[in-house]
Amino acid sequence: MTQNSQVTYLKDYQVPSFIIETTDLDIRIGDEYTSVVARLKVRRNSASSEPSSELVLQGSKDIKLQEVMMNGLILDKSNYDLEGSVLSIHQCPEAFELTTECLIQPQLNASLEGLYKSGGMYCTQCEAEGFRNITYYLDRPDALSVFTTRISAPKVSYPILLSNGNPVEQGDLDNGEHFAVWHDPFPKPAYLFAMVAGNLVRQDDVFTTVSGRKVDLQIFVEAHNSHKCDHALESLKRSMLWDEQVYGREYDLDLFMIVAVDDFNMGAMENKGLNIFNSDCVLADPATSSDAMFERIEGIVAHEYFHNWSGNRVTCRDWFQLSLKEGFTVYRDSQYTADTYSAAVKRIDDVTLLRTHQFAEDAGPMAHPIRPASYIEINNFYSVTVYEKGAEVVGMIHTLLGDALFRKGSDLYFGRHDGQAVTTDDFVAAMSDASGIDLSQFKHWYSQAGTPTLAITDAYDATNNEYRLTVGQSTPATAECQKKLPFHLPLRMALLDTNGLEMPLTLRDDDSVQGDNLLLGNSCVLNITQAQQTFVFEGVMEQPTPSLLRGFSAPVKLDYAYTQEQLLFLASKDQDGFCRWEACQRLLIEATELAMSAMNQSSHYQLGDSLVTMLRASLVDETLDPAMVAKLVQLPSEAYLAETQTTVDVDLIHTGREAMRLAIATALESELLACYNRCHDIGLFSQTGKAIGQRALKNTCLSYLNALDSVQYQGQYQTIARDQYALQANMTDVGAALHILIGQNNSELAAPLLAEFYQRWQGDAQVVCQWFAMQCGANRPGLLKQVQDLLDHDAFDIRNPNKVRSVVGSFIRSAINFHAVDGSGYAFVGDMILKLDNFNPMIAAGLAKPLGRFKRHTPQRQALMQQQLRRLSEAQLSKDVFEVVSRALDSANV
Ligand code: 0A1
Ligand code: ZN
Repeated sequence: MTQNSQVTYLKDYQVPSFIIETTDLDIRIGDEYTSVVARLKVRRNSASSEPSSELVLQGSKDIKLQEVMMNGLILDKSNYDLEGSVLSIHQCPEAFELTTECLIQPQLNASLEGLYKSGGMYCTQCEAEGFRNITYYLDRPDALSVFTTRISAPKVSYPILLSNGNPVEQGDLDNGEHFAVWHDPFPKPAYLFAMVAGNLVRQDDVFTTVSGRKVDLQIFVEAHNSHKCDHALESLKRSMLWDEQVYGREYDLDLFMIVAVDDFNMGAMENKGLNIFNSDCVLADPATSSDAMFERIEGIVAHEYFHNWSGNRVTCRDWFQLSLKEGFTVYRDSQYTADTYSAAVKRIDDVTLLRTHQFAEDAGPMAHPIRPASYIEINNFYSVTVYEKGAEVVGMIHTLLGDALFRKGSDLYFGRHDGQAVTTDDFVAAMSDASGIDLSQFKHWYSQAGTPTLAITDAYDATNNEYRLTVGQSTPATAECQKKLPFHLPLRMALLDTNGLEMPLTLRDDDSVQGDNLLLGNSCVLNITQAQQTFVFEGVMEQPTPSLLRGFSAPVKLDYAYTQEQLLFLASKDQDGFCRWEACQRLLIEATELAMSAMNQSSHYQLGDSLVTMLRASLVDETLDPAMVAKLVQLPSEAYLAETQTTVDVDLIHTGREAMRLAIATALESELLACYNRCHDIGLFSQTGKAIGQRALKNTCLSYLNALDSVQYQGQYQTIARDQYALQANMTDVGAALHILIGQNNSELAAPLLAEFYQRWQGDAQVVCQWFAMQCGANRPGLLKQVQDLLDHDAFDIRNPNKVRSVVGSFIRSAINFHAVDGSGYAFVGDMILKLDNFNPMIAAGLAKPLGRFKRHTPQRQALMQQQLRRLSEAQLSKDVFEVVSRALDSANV
């Protein structure tokens, strides 16, 4: 496996030798070929450390170069070289105009990078390096240029022609063609270029900015989706207002467009003024989309909009800096959701995602710092680490600086670097300069991978009324760094008295305490900077219960030996919503571990009374936010449970968790039923926070109750689920009922329901994907055959990433099936990777990542996973899959 292994290193970064001041594109869409004429105004870059007269442009092997002109004269072949995908122009003067004419075939492009055809429309995806599939260019994020784009196409098939910026001109041509010219006044890198040509309908709105400018908001979709745009438009307006109010960021063009596209590798893309969205991440209505999808769409619309400043106005110098825009923008969209809905619930969701998926990445062969030091294929680093851990790192800066200085820092960052392509160091420098806080040690978060563990011990001295907290940190070795330097991190904490009230805190000024420890009334943020530190609190009048890592103030594993009593106390008394939930989770995990060992010894599992009392208290308390109650009583997922185990036995986790579900349902049947009935609102559909929370809670209760049906009951709760399904009130309730019913390992029950559901929704691609996902991700053994059969279903299309994700992605998430001990799940995924890699390497590589994480599985499974990886390594692979597979195989030898 030696192919495709060229590595790009951060340390090799050099400023570009040339600057492209303006880029004029003339794109003519034709049936067989699309012609792309690029007229570039180029000059040498005086800031280049390696001045050169050779202009090196990136392209792709699929481009047919027709002609190269300099200053209007056709260049002879001796003046340039075309080697593989690289076009080098020799002996360039100081300043010149370069024109290339190329032919491409977007209709054959199934990688969905560059210009491609999705259904009947042409669209683009240029991040990270897709622009080079359109024409030869300086395809790097620090090459900023002012773009003017002319598009022409047959008018009947492609009445809508869009690109970045503002429309300048449009008109009809001969032969039924028409054209449109767009100009974007903001210099941008090629990755933010976009164009669309299609037959789309438009939904309009307007937003008046804080300075009184009117911005037209337009969403373009296929006609049959026109009723699904309202939520995205409302979300967009809320986001625009929020960014003005919270970050002082105003929108800068007169037009903001969103286009929905069915075939898309990711969620959405922030192209300047012309965001392109995966249909599934923008279109919603209550009949076809669950509450969770509504929330996700709002978050993604906000995310892409926020990129206009964090990403577009200030962009990345190179792709190692990806977290500069992604970490910051995820942080901003999380803040937006927290401010708009429930902050505690949003924090719980974010932490769950981070601990389930990012911690797993950090512990596996693809572990990388949020600013990686090298890559083979940058697409592999659009990762939970760069995005979610990156957001946590920005959040820690916010916690260390406090609200006012953080805002001062972000103002300085945007002001200082507007129109530039910069680094994460520049971001940290702005935060540090604005606040006067030294963040030099903090920067280790950007260069060191791995999840630190905070080991905390404490001692109370009743004679001197002193409480000592000793905090140690350690981080496991990862491939890029064996010995980690200590991180600087904020530990938010409080001390609770016997009534659960926060005690006033006085920290003794001790030599071992470095930096400023922010005392915020009765809760404080400790600056953790050393491998081991002790903090002494004075005037502590009674033995306190520590409430540690409040709000999950740092992306670490907390190791503090809480007793069961302490956890029960925190679960009922802590005013920090996150810590309260965390205490419940710890208790549920401990109980599930007991259930797992009971199952392992084929003995009966008995749920402890105190846990029952705790869960009951949440279920019956009508004053609590129902969304929060749903979180409090939900069992940790199998994936998160796996994350907490030293050796992962997926079957035992599954049976142990199922035993817990049954035990909880048995002990709390009447409370669960009462709670279900209380929350089951059959009145008018509403999308208030309360109504959404009630649906979440009632469906959690229904899922528990249905665990009872498999044993002593005669389908009583199944009937409730069937009735809820039959009511067809909204997709949240319908989907939850169906999920519960098809999870019951009873094909006589599931088959007619699934057939009915498909019959009803076969015309809606989004719902069909949900239908695939429900079946392929069902949490019961023996799914593979059904999943393989679904690959032959008329509605399945291997070229559509959403369909692949709902079938193969869902199957991988069903751990007992993916990890079937006969290796059939691994072999199936291996087959799919090889098929997909022929045309869509990015999607193929995404599926290969879970195969690489074999380390903590049972020895038999490890061997089977490695066997698949070796099989893959013997094939001719894309560099995307090659990187994932080779890193995984290398990790087997460590
Ligand atoms: N910048 C986008 C994510 C994105 C990245 C790559 C893509 O295609 C290869 C598409 C989208 C975001 O963060 O939303
Ligand atoms: Zn993003």
